[in-house]
Amino acid sequence: MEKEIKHYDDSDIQVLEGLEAIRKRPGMYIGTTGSRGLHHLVWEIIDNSIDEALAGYCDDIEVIINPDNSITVKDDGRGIPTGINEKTGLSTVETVFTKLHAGGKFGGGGYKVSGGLHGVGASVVNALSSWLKVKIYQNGNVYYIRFENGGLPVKKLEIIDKCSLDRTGTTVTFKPDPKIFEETTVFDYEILRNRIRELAFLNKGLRIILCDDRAEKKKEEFLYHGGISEYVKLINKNKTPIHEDIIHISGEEDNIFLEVALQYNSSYATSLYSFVNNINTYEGGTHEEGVRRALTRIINNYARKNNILKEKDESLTGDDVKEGLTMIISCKHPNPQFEGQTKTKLGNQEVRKIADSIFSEGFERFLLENPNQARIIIDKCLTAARARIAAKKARELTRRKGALELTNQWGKLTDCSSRDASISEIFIVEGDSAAGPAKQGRDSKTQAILPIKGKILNVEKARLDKILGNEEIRSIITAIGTGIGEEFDISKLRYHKIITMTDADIDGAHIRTLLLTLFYRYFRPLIEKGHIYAAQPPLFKITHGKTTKYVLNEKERNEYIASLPENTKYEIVRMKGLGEMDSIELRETTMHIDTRTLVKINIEDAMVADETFQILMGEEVEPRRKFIEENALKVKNLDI
Ligand code: 1YM
Repeated sequence: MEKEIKHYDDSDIQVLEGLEAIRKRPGMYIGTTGSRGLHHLVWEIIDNSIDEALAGYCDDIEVIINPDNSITVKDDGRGIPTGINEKTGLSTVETVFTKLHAGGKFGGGGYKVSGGLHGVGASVVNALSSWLKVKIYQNGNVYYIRFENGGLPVKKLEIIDKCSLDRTGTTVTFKPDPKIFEETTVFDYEILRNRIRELAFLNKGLRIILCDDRAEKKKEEFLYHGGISEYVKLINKNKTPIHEDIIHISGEEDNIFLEVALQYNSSYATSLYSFVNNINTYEGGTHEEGVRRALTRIINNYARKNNILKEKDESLTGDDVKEGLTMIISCKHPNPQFEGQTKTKLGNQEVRKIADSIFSEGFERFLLENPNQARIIIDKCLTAARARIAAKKARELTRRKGALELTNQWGKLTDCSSRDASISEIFIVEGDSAAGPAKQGRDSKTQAILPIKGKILNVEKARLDKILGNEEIRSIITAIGTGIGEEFDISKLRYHKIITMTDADIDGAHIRTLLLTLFYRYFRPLIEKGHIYAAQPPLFKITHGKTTKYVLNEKERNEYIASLPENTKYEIVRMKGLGEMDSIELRETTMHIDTRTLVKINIEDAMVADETFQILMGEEVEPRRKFIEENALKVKNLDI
């Protein structure tokens, strides 16, 4: 039974101070207090369940979005320890939810591999919630504790019920505090779904159920016995694999685990994602470098040994072997060091060699045991090498032509007068009808306008030489200034904001997706560094009397109408295109720095976008048609 503990002793005061620190500076713990930070709370709680799964005690996790936008996470692990913690004099449960740095210290043994806030996650979530309750099933008892007002325990941990002896687990329900999350406290099903699905892929055999109990009820189960191989299968679903097997390689050395799944498809794009302890390493790092180095070396060795690559032929490059490659790399490391601008690059030097040796051994064996598939892969790489050499020639041509064509080129581009890239913006505008008002409505000092004709070439379906041959794309490349591929040089970027401005309809969304595909495939650092934006033209025009009001979406429309005096007569028009606005309207609603809304395109959404791109842009028509039908209303926010 619980030891009676007097209230408000030193440790209680410490608790208050700890939680208060989190509430004062939430950004330090969860990054932002916007939608991202809100969802981060869920990741922190799920992380504890995932750790329990990685420790081998939990197979089932359930995440429920409750009707009041509180979240419940349940697992069937051992349950958080319910005894008294010696150091704090509090129950371990209370300690975990109220103390910073309670993680490893109290857990004893084992290491956290799931990332996150290294064990302080639970207390951070508690501090940022209006209320949070924990139920633990252990020793045939149901233990319960509830916290309110940013993490203060209402009562000590108590037994509220009995349960069967073999039932164990932890259930946490929390309601994010609207005083902290001022922007929104509404959870987005798709955001939760994507990460939960990813976690299920990365942890094979773990079942995660996601349930939306709000108005539009939904329930999905994610369980992948094939782990990351099934992830590769999903990514290649709308592509055409060129060989039969999804190649799966795994191994362990010095307590570092590496798992790789890959398959080549007939496209030219690479989909390579790497993870360390379930965290997406967007910026790559030593695990990725080791695998890539081994991939190139083993393919070259095999091709030479089998005389497919002759003595005089130059070796295949890293770029040649990644064309049409879908690959997932998952590394589990007891002590990862994250580097890079967004701390998503693995820095541990020892991992490079380990990843290289595990991958090369497994991959070489696959090639030897599967000569037919090996041949298909090598041929694909050889074709890529030939195309690379052709593209180099084409690029040289573009460069030379570029110089000659400058006058034509810049004839189309209406440039801004400033040469300071940090304040310069370029609007890539669909169609000539919108380009006119955009040119008149712009701030000519800082805003450049580049009109493009309707739909640009789909880069998903074309190879680099063809892409470079396309006039619209060349004008975009030239205007941006950085060059692409091997020659990409961000210091030559001419505008720090590159803004797509397309109609608020399906066609507009399609064109924006084409543009984003181009950026994603060939200018990825521009997305990573936050230079790509989408303008948000208004969707509705409301007129009443002599007043005209433009609004961005249904919500704003409804709010505006509700704010009008009773019996006001008004008219609502759904805006079809940018061309419907005159230059003043376009400036006010979409372009002017003080009154517009821009959405920054985020690389973390790129994986979702990658899938979307493939559906929208890939070879097959049927999934595309279905997708557009299903998402006709949502399409506006699909790729952002
Ligand atoms: C819905 C959230 O928190 N599950 C969970 C948490 C813990 C354990 C099991 C656990 C861990 C250990 C030993 C250990 C945690 N325990 C602690 C601490 N689900 C959820 N399931 N026994 C149980 O790490 O050794 C922190 S989290 F510190 F108390 F051990």
